[in-house]
Amino acid sequence: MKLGIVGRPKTGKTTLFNLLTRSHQSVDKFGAVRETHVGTAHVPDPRLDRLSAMFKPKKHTPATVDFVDVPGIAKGEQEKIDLAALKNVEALVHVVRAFEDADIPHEGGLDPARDAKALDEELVLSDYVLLEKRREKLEKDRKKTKSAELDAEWAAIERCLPSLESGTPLRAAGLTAEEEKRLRGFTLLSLKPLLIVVNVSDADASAEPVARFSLEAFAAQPHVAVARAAAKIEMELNDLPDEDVPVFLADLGLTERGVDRILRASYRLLGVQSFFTAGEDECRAWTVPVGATAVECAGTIHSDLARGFIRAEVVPVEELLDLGSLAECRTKGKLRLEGKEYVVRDGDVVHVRFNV
Ligand SMILES: Nc1nc2c(ncn2[C@@H]2O[C@H](COP(=O)(O)OP(=O)(O)O)[C@@H](O)[C@H]2O)c(=O)[nH]1
Ligand SMILES: [Mg+2]
Repeated sequence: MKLGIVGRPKTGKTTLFNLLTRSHQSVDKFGAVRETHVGTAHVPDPRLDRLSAMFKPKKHTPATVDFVDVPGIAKGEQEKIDLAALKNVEALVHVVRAFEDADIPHEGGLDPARDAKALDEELVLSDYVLLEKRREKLEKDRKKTKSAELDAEWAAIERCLPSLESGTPLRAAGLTAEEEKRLRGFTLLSLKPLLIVVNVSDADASAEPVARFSLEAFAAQPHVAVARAAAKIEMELNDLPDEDVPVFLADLGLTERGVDRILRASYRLLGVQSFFTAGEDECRAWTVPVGATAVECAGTIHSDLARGFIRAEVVPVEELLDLGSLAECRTKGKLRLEGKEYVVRDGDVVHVRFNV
């Protein structure tokens, strides 16, 4: 899973990137750094930690989410967006400034709702320009060649353009799966699910962001979620010894780290969940779409496991942790045998029996 961090310059994008990926990229007051950063966040999951404490495996492998931090998008500079870096991201994280700092001016004063809307308009414009160019090219090609492929692409683009012209992001345009498939090759930013992260002052670290910053109109949109971070101070937690973390968090009125909050919101936005594999060799968390079947989950582990799938042995992680071992689960009849079509639940521990 890969997410792209976008937003105006000096809103704290790189700070958030550092917070999430435990990186140390330089941040600056003048927005002079125009680099693209790529990094990986480990998805915190206490259930996996407890599995590893039980199995003492050789390898402990949390789920990961990749983040790309692209240079800020200044007002009216949508054509400078690093589309190549955002090509394969599954969602955008839009960092919106809400923190006070007299040394870092912010045009027009702090107004997260206004800023969220303005950037969204630029994503829409970026898509419009891209698809309009493609439409012109297709128009010529279709005169030369008759092809069902080209016709289908044309139809999908014709569906998008009026929506974009009226300022509606493609994520809210109600495209069919077939239309989305036709558009998959293009980096359409307004089609990607959007997580708005309001970067707040320390005093607002625990504030509920939608009401506090009047983001109701966004929170109500399809494929949009809102979360908050006090990115700068929360980033400092990365360099603190574990035992000092709870006190630091409590001072901010928080009970969990920013990375937990942002990743949970991302999982919900993208409709994904975790299942586990556990044993003496490795305890590992895997990310799959909600609704994935046992054989699909087997396929994310290895294609051989899907190909030769016989059965999955499944137990919810909490039951395994309560009973203390797989053998005990088996004795108590808690280890279920499931077939290919079993819909895996969040937190299932899955062992695939296969034969290739
Ligand atoms: N007070 C405060 N300052 C922040 C916060 N996040 C970022 N900054 C500062 O804002 C400036 C720009 O941050 P940076 O992460 O480089 O922003 P970017 O241009 O969006 O990548 C730096 O001086 C940061 O230290 C925050 O949550 N609170
Ligand atoms: Mg930056």
